[in-house]
Amino acid sequence: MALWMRKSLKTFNNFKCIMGSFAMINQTSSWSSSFIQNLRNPYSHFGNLPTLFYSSGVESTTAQNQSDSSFNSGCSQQVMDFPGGKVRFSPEMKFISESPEERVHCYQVLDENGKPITGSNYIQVSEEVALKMYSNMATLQIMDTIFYEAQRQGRISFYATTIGEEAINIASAAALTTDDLVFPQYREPGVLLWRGFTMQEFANQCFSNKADYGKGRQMPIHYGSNKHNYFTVASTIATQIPHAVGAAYSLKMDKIDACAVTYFGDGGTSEGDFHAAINFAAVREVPVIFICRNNGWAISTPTSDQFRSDGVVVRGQAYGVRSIRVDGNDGLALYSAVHAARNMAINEHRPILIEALTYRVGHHSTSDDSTKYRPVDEIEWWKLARDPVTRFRKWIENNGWWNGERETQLRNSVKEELLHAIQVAEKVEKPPVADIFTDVYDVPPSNLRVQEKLLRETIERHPQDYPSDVPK
Ligand SMILES: Cc1ncc(C[n+]2csc(CCOP(=O)(O)OP(=O)(O)O)c2C)c(N)n1
Ligand SMILES: [Mg+2]
Repeated sequence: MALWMRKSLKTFNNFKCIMGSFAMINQTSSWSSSFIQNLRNPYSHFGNLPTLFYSSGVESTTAQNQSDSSFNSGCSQQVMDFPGGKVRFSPEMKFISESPEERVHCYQVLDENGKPITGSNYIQVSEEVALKMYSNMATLQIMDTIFYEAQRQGRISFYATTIGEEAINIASAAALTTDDLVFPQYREPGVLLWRGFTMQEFANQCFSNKADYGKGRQMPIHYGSNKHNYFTVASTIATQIPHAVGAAYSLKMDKIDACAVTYFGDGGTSEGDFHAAINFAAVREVPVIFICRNNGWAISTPTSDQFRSDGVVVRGQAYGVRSIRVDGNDGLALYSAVHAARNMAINEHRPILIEALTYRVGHHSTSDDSTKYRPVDEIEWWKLARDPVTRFRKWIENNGWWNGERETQLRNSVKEELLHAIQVAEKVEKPPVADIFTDVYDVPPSNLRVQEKLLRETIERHPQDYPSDVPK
């Protein structure tokens, strides 16, 4: 308490110096002693100040649109050392505008014809990497078509596509190393594909068979792989974001030359977990990359109902995190931005936020029909005019690295491989019923034992309601 009083007095004395220049304060000892008596509400002394401020002339009480540089115009030279840093005083009462005149620009390298924009600044991608990137994007498209159909045929229970977001998946993965820890939402299977997860492994998970690493306990698309440093998908929105920050903190403490990377949607940024995590990352200066896929929709909720800020990128600055907005349908821009972000995150020990602007071309999932809440024309436009895979293909074709023949070969072989994987996955036995109750507790507690007994009795009584291929 005594320490706090001393600090307050020091702060107050500094403040007196500053205010002295306005010739507004009667510097008597009685004023300062009454100030101390009112420590619970120090601002009560400034009750008469508004009049004085008015006399010094307030131009406007409305917030004005202002750019960063004009933000602090009209500052006086007086600077005070507040807890948290020095702040300059201003005689003007000026509110910070709720929205800047111009939205934050979006970094782009490839135009719609797959041509690098003159003057664009990007990291060169070798032919080998570019071809792997393109092949993986095309593979994602094929996976989406075939798994989506499999769900429609009733062969798997659920699916969610990445249509329109293939570049975010693959280009970001290409710019990372496999030592980087990935904490995904659910629309980033391409990162796992890039790291070598096989068609068979994807199919085993979607068909919930015995070979699924999650032992069939998760819905389809909840992939995970220890081998590939890809944490299992948790579709409880945004819960992966604090996990990524915690992991990044441990990478920093262990002095490991890697970062954590977390993906989430625009909807995820409305969760408290996002805010707590990004703030923690900033304060603890941890090597984490936040990749927000701002695809315009959180199921049927448009971004205009999620936030009024200029998207997500501006929130980085609010939390003291270096940030960039990128065209999410431009593989080269994403590759360059993630590459640069990774270097900064690891070498400077700092979090980075990337907002990738894109559009969710597919329905939210197989449980959704997005034509009920958005115009079909809009979906079609994004699908045809802004497809990230076509744009990247044009770029590799312009470079002489790709042609129609290679395209047909690739698509046929991936299709064949995936159909074979599905046939195999369907035939693999399901995990046993007992697996539902294992792996959380060393010894299952009594409530779980009761639940297991009840389940077994119910299956016996109603065998027609349960799959016959689940081993007891
Ligand atoms: C904590 C929580 N709240 C609500 C849901 C239901 N839910 C599932 S997906 C989703 C929308 C997420 O949107 P976004 O983060 O933008 O990701 P996108 O699906 O667009 O890729 C919601 C609300 C959930 N899974 N978890
Ligand atoms: Mg979204």
